[in-house]
Amino acid sequence: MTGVATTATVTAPASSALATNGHAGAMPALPADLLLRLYRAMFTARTCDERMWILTRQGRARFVVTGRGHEALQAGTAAALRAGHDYAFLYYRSMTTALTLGVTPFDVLTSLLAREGDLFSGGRQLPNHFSSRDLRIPTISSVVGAGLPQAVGAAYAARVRGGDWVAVSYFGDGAVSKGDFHEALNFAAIHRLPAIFVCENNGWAISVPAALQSPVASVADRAAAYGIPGERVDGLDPVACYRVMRRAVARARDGDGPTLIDARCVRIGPHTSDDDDRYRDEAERDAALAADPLPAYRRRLLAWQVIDEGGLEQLEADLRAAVAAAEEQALALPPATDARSHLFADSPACRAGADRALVNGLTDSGCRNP
Ligand SMILES: Cc1ncc(C[n+]2csc(CCOP(=O)(O)OP(=O)(O)O)c2C)c(N)n1
Repeated sequence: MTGVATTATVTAPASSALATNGHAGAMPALPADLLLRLYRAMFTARTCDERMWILTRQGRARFVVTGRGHEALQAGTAAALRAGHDYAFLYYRSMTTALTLGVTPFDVLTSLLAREGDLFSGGRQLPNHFSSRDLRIPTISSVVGAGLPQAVGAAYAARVRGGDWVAVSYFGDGAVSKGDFHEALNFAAIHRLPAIFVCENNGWAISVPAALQSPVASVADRAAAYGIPGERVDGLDPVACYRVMRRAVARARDGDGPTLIDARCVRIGPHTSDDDDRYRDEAERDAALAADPLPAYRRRLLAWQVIDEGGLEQLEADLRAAVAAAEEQALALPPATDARSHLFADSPACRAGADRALVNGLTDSGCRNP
């Protein structure tokens, strides 16, 4: 591609140091294609997010969970995993993580629109409930914190079966006050399992601020209670997140047990398209927008001379075109007609469900022999 540095490892003059949104500008000694890979995932996720909002406002989709502000930490941490080998227990905000691991914009949009062939659930789940057997992304539960003990189970399976995979769970700061958090970290720490816990700490659980979730200011500090390392990282810096995750993955694979990562990020926008976030004052919402990791990382790539402006514009145009093509393809598909099948057994309860479905104006309860 034009304008992209071709050297295996990028080095930049010290004068290229750039402070963006509080980030130091030190040049990372990482391959150019990795630095660009992070940007590609972040930009593609943002583009999908924008399209999802538009489709929702057009009445073609029902609901959006936005990941804006979480892209950097997700791209950085996911890039440190072996996709399809390590187990990733995602949550509804995990768009960039999913895309980094190999989920495609087509998969995301087909699921949003509940079209035939929806990879994640055949139209049964809410949007952004990512799932892929091949990519070792188990299906997501909407229940906050549910993925943590499940990930510990996958980490325990590595021990029992002699596998060398790690199992990562991603969750918000709200999940930290659930019992699942304690049970998962406790068990993983006792057995020194290859588990990694990534808290996407945006400071809010819908309308509940972090201070009302926990009396402890830092999620990372909680690791001490389990005798495991707790890493606090700037979740707006994809490179810092990549490095922290690499360390955690190395520890896990080497048999040194779990790590808890507290990645501070921002939630730009409301919790979902159904939320009105006027419980936050305007100054805070403006601050979240000003901390947007996407333009900040774009500026750093340019300053580091990983790519020039023309190359970046071309890359962005290509990524936008790929999302537009995926959207067109998804819209052309028929609805997932069997979305309600396999949800009910053939039983009296099923038949009652069918009756209720008909009363509610639904044509197919999913019961095959009512
Ligand atoms: C056990 C449980 N309680 C409540 C809810 C409703 N709920 C859905 S998302 C959410 C907020 C979670 O916040 P956090 O874990 O901080 O993640 P964020 O959405 O901020 O990324 C809540 C309370 C739920 N899904 N599950």
